[in-house]
Parts: sequence; structure tokens; C-alpha cells
Amino acid sequence: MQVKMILPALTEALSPFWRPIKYHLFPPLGLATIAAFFEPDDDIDLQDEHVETLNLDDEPDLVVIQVYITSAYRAYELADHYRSKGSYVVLGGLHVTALPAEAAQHADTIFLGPGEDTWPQFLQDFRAGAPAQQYQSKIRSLVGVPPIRRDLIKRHNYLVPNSIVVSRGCPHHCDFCYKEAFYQGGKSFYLQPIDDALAEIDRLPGKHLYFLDDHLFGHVGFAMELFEAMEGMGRVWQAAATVQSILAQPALLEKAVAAGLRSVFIGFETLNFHNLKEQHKYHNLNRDYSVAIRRLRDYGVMVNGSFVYGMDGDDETVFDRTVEWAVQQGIETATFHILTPYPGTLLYDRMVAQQRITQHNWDLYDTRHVVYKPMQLSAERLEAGYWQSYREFYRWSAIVQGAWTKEVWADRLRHLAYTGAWKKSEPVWDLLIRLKQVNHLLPALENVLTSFGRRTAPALLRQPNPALNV
Ligand code: B12
Ligand code: SF4
Repeated sequence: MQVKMILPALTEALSPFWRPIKYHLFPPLGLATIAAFFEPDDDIDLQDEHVETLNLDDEPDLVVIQVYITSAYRAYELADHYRSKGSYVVLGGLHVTALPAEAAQHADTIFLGPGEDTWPQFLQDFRAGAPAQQYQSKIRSLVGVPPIRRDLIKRHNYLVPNSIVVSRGCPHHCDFCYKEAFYQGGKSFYLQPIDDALAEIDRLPGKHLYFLDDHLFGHVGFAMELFEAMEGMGRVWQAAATVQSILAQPALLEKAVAAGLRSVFIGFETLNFHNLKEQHKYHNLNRDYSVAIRRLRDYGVMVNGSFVYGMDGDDETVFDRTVEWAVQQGIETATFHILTPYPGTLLYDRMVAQQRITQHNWDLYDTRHVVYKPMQLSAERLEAGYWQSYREFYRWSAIVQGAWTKEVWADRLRHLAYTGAWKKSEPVWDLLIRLKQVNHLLPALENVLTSFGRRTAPALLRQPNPALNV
């Protein structure tokens, strides 16, 4: 069977005004994950439109498209194209699950929720000539799932090709998160068997790993076991976690550092208590963010802080206050977002009930545009404040100020190098991407992460955890 799998580009990714490096960072794993269920003699072409030009002249038997909200229009265009040529077209992913009726207009079959249970069933039905129009995931398990088809990923197109995911979902329930809608009808947090996770790590060449899990530290027992087993593997890695897991779980961070953790993405979201309550982000409530950052810094772990603007408690002071705080904390990189009510979330339902949704153009649901009526800010001020935050946080003077919050020269230099390379070297990234050489910078990144970790981890493992009293 001839199969075409497509990850259509998110709208902004094809814009000449956007940063191409963001979309050449690491390979997303959704399609390569379900590709594992094909037969060895199926002929599969997997294309990621963020990093390559699509070949649309082919005539596959089956076309599989993954749909995100800001790639929905492009996905539908591609689906219509292939259907007009007689291919059988299936759509799945977050946006299809949130708005199945919309997606169904462009597909022969749609999939709701994760694909590990429904996809093999569909393939069986398809080969038997009797596919259903819709498959809803019910069984949530990663037991027995075959390994990701990494052979289908064009590794040279990505800066850090070793992305990996060992869990699905997250144990928390924040109102603005896609997760509730996507996992409806079954478990919304579950794990790969630890041996499978370790075997997957073993299969990856080089040193560096990028965990895509929503919350790698979300199940303490699993995380402990994973990190213990990873110690001695010589890996350096980046992942996402919560303030709570950094502060309140004895020894978890220590084990992660010993296993090679060098940089962590943390959803601080807001510095406002009422905002956290409003969004049911309870695990951040009454947590001292500064102590968490301090703890990470002491272990040599860099912080990528994520902040969301536009919750009901935000007024126009929020931008300056947030950036100033982030700089003073010495956070290395920050991502700012405008609150975005994704269809299917509790936040969206609340906004609809309050008649506050102002936009149904999904291309604008990219966390850079205001698509609802904010409570204490105009939409213009909110968008302006969002852009202003990026400018202010990544000004050289702010980068230097952030670096100088560190006590040691090595830490200061690393802060300058890492943040400067990420945000101040755009022409270099662009050139390397155009020359298809972006992957050649990986050893440099690995070196920075490896040599830094060597200094801190063993000594600090013996220190008491200062945060256990909070
Ligand atoms: C890699 C990634 C990126 C990459 C690339 C994204 C891309 N090209 O698709 C980058 C860094 C560029 C990125 C950017 C952004 N991202 Co992003 N990203 C991810 C991340 C970390 C991993 C994706 C992944 O590979 N997952 C692992 C695989 C196994 O899961 P999966 O893709 O969901 O696939 C499964 C199912 O969905 C299903 N499935 C999927 N497709 C299909 C198709 C069929 C036919 C079937 C049967 C099944 C199926 O089966 C798969 C196996 O279960 C996810 C978080 C996450 N953990 O998923 C966020 C995530 C997708 N990103 C998110 C967001 C918000 C963004 C940004 C808006 C953030 C920002 N402000 O910059 C931007 C997008 C900008 C824009 N214009 O929209 C949200 C999406 C919210 C939503 N409702 O769409 C997520 C879920 C993070 C989160 N927790 O909020 N992101
Ligand atoms: S902690 Fe993050 S991934 Fe988990 S529910 Fe909240 S926003 Fe979603």
C-alpha cells in the first residue's frame, strides 16, 4: 500500500516574518508513532511541511494528516486535494478531536483522541474494505505499542533530532489546556512501560534528548525509576515539569540532574494568585516560584519559563511586572503567550457563555493574537504588551542583567551564550537551515550542556532539599 503521512505547516511557520529555527528544533512524533502499526511492505512517505516542501503530485492509496488548530485550514486544503485525486484521506490530532464535525467535511475517516488503540483497528478495517467514518479512542495504554518509526524522520532537518515521548497527557487539569478535550472518554495521563522507554532511549544515537512529554515528572514513581536507570547512560536532556514537582518531591530533581537534566520548561503562567485560581491551576498556587528557580540554578539546570497574558486579573501593569521578575530571577529563556481559548477547553466554554469570543479564524489561535474580549485590557494593548515583553526580555541589557544574577562566572557566560545564541543569532540559524546544515550545531549544544552538568550534579546530590519546608 502506498501511504502519505503529512504534518501540515502551522500557518505562521511558512511566513517569511517568522523564525524558522523554531520549527527546525526537533521532530514532532505523532505520525511516526502511529506509522509503527503499518506492515513492513507498506510504502510510507512521511513529510513535515515545517522543514520540507511537500510533494503533492503523488497518488497514494491512503493519506494520513495530523491537524493542529493553526494548521487546520492547510490540512483541509491538502485533504481536499488528495480526495479529489481519489486517495482515501484520514484526519486526526488535537483539532479534529476538538471539532470533529468541521474536520469530517474534509475526510473519509476521522480519529478522536490518541491513536494507539484506534489506528490498528482502522488499518484492519481498511484492509478488509470496511473502514468506519469515525474512530473514538477509548483504551488508554502504551503497553505493547511498537517502537516509533524513526526511519521515517529526516533527522538532518532538525537541530536536536532526538525528540522522545514516554508518557501521554498530564495529571493536572488547567482550564486553558487542550488536554481535557483531547483525552475525553478515558485516562488523561498514562505511561510507557519503563523498559520500553529505556529501550527507546538506547536506540537514539548521540547524547542529547528532548523529552516532549507534557509533564515528565508527573508520576513520581515512574520518573524516579526512569531517572535512576538513566544515570550512567551519559545523556544530557531537556524536558517540561511543574513548579510543584521541583519543590515538593524529595530527591526527584536530584535524580533527574544525575541522569542528565540540563534545562527545564516550566509553566509559571502568571504571578497573580487570582488568575491561577480562575484557571484551576491549583498546583502552582502558594508555590514560591523563586525557590524553585533557585533550586534549579543550584543544580545547573537552565529554566525556560512560560507565561500567559490576558487572564481576567491582568491589567496593563502585567507586562512590565512579569518581565522584570523573570529577568531578576535569571531565567535563561522565556516564552510569552496570549491566553487562547482552544475549542474543547473549559476556558472556551466559559468565554462562549460570557459571549467574549471575538474571532473564529483558527489561524489566529496561535497565542500571539487576541481572539476574545479581555477583562481589564483592550485587545490592542494586550497584543502590544505581548510583543513588548519579548523585546524587553531579550534586550542585551536584560540578558546581561539576568546573567549577572548568577554568582559564578561560568554560569554567567553560559547564560549569555545560550540566550544570545537562541535569540540574537537569527541570520546564522537562517543560513544553516537554508544550507540544510542546522543539525551540525548539535555537538556544540551537547558540549555546553555536558560540561556544565559535570560541575554541579555530584556535589549537590548530598545537599538537603531547601524547598521541603514550603
Ligand atoms: C513538538 C511541539 C511543538 C513544535 C512543533 C509543532 C508541530 N510542528 O506540530 C513547536 C515547538 C514548533 C511547537 C509550537 C507551538 N506549540 Co507545540 N507542542 C509540541 C509538543 C511538545 C509535542 C508534539 C508531539 O510530538 N507529541 C507526541 C505525539 C506522540 O503526540 P501527538 O502529536 O499528540 O500524536 C498523537 C495523537 O494526537 C494522535 N494523532 C495525531 N495525529 C493523528 C492522525 C491520525 C490519523 C490518528 C489516527 C491519530 C493522530 O495519535 C498520536 C499518538 O497518540 C506538544 C505537546 C505534546 N506533549 O504533545 C506541544 C503542543 C502541540 N503545542 C502547543 C502549542 C500551544 C504550541 C504553540 C501555540 C506555542 C506558542 N505559543 O508558541 C506553538 C504553535 C504556534 C502556532 N502557530 O500555532 C499545544 C497545542 C494546543 C492546541 N490545542 O493545539 C501542545 C499540545 C502543548 C500544550 N501542552 O499545550 N510545538
Ligand atoms: S500542567 Fe500543563 S499540561 Fe498539565 S493540564 Fe496544566 S497546562 Fe496542561
